[in-house]
Amino acid sequence: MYKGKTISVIIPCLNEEEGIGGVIEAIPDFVDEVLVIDNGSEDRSVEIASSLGALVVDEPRRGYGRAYRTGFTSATGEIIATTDADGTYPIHLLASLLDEFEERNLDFASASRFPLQQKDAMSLRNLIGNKIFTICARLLFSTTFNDILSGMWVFKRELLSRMRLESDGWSFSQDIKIEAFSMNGTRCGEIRIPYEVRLGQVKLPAWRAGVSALIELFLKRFRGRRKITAAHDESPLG
Ligand SMILES: Nc1nc2c(ncn2[C@@H]2O[C@H](COP(=O)(O)OP(=O)(O)OP(=O)(O)O)[C@@H](O)[C@H]2O)c(=O)[nH]1
Ligand SMILES: [Mg+2]
Repeated sequence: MYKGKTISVIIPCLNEEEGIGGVIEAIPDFVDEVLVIDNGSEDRSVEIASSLGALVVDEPRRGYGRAYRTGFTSATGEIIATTDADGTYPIHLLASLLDEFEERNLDFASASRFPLQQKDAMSLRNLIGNKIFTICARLLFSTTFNDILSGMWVFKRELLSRMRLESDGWSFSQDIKIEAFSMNGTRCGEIRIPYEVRLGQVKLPAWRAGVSALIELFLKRFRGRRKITAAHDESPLG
């Protein structure tokens, strides 16, 4: 519990034995539950996560978005925080993120990696891809996020009942931000974070995932989701 609110941390995980242990160990003690959503990892990820006290949820249906959707139905905290299992996001700074989240009276915060503090933490290809997605989201949905593909979010669990989260794949990351931003009366913001070099090998099929997520972004727009009204602001952390 942090400042009277229960906190769940959700981690999607697929073959991250090099990173998952350190990520769980870095989670502050005030966190009430740690859920690792696994899609049939073939390495020691599950064993490591369980041994460190995380609740491992086995989701046989594959996909980054699928893992989150399952995780969200299992989470009980009033506030949900997310992070990757590869050691890239600063989950050890969760208290600062929650402080800023509360001070700015936000309902949904996305952690922005830009400008990158550690230049080699993101490949040039991913950096360019991210900029393309961020610009397209601005043009299509009028969002003001600087990092539309960030995988670290802090938000009130009560928002989930009003979000239309249908993606099972990589477009989930952009979808959740667009949904939060498009909800009437929801305060969205970005909190600047440092981003580290990933532990373990890159597994993301970047071109395939990128093209299909970009198509999804356009389809989402033309299926009719529009910006309603939401406040958005940004301030740096760390
Ligand atoms: N459960 C589950 N987790 C996944 C799946 N795909 C990716 N993940 C996890 O989602 C998180 C983000 O995936 P990454 O492969 O790191 O994606 P990325 O950060 O864009 O790419 P990198 O630059 O390689 O780090 C990691 O914790 C992965 O283990 C999946 O299909 N199922
Ligand atoms: Mg990663």
